[in-house]
Amino acid sequence: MVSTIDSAGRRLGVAAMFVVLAAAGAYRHAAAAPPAAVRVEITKFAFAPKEITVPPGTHVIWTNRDETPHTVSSNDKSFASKGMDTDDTFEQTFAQEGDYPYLCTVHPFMTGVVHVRKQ
Ligand SMILES: [Cu+2]
Repeated sequence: MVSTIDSAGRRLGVAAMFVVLAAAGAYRHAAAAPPAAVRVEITKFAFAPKEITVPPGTHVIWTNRDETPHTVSSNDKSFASKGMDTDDTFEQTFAQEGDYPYLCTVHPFMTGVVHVRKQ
């Protein structure tokens, strides 16, 4: 009798340990996943931050906080926003590793770069 209870108790203990380990694994996996979105502000005729480094799969959202229209246009033309009015957003997902320099075509002195790197 006593040995049966002990055995059941141990089995329960082992099962509980697996649940804890599975939960810890799920948490680690979630922590390693790329962030859902990274935001860049366009303010005072500049991209802020001007330079970002993100893991592949990251979704980047630019928001124009100026009263002046701006664009987000990649140097190699792989992505380009329309003219963005105040509070307009432009979104781009970066699947592949690489460096993605961009500028505002209205004000070419406004430049930025997205570095996509596995972490
Ligand atoms: Cu501009």
